[in-house]
Amino acid sequence: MVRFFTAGESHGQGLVIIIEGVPAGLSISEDYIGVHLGRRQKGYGRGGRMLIEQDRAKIISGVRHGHTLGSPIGMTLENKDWANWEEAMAVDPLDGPPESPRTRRITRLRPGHADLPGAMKYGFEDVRNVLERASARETAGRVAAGAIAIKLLEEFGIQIHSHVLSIGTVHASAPENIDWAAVEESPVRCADPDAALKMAAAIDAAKEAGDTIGGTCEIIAENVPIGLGSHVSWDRKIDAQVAQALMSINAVKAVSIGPGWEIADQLGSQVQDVILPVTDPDHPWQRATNKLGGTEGGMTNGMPLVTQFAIKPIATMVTPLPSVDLDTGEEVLAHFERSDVCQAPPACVVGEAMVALVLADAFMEKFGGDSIPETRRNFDGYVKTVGPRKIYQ
Ligand code: EPS
Repeated sequence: MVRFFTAGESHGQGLVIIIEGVPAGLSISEDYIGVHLGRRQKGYGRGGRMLIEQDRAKIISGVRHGHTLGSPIGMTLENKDWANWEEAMAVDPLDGPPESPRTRRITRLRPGHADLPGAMKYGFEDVRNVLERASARETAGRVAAGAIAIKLLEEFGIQIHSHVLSIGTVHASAPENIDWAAVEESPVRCADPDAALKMAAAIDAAKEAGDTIGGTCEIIAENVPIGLGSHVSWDRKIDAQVAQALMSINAVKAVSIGPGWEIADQLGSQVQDVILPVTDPDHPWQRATNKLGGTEGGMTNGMPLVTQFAIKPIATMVTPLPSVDLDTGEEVLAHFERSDVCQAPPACVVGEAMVALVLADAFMEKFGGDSIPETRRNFDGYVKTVGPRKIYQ
């Protein structure tokens, strides 16, 4: 089982990440994880915070001489901004009256953020106690863990990519074969250069208006073996696990496997992916299409796993909405603090991490093994059995 935890507040000292269940012998480095962290920090529409942070995860356990040990991998990720928040986010009680304005209680609730339900649930009088952990800063920890999952999957030929499909009402027309190197260079992670320009303009317009803007993202995992997940129980279905993982990303409001919503408009004859006769024994079970996004019955079917999600416009706005004060219940303007205008491009990278963590878990459940060579033997043995039954046993 591959599982992970993160801890850390947005303006605390940093994030702590533990990932467990990675077999021994996987080559991994801080530089490799740093590449993925750097990808998450990019994206047109980010606020000033990303100019402060230079995310770098420090591995403190579970890796020796460049290879995993099979033990839990512990990492820390420093918040450079902590230097500006030492009093406001101090672990110890304050000695005297606060000096930093950042220490002031926040009571003006932001609709759409975790502020109100969090304050009620935990009995807080200061909304900062909620917003610090509800912040998307936490997703840096997920990307650090996800980078290790991506490395494990890469070891077995699985590749994960992501791109932005839309920002606001600007929709990309993605080409059949996406140039992933170009997506990495695109400021909005978009495969359609014309749409990318319009997306950047839409972000500028939202920023100008003191508003925020959402979007949709697509994650594609290629070379996924047939049979990850299971049809036998609800919580083992891979599509359900992917949906939970993506829905857990801050501000995500919808998830689909393939273009899920469109399928409901069509007839059965139009949406199934026809199975083609086996002509190449090394690549059996090809499909004419991949409309179902690579899962059937809660299992991967050997086609690319394609999943999309929608991220809502961020709740923190320069031009705040009318809201209510936590203390008095009277009408006030919602709290504003420095924030991003659009989170769709970095959310793609977080989505890759979450899909990778789910796939890595399902991969290890299926193939097991305490070391990479053992996992590889199991994997290779299974692959040999995947084909027409009268040819492969
Ligand atoms: C966030 C607000 C901003 C973002 C932050 C998420 O942080 P700050 O309040 O420090 O400006 O930059 O995202 C990150 C720090 C990050 O690493 O992605 C929020 O309120 O969710």
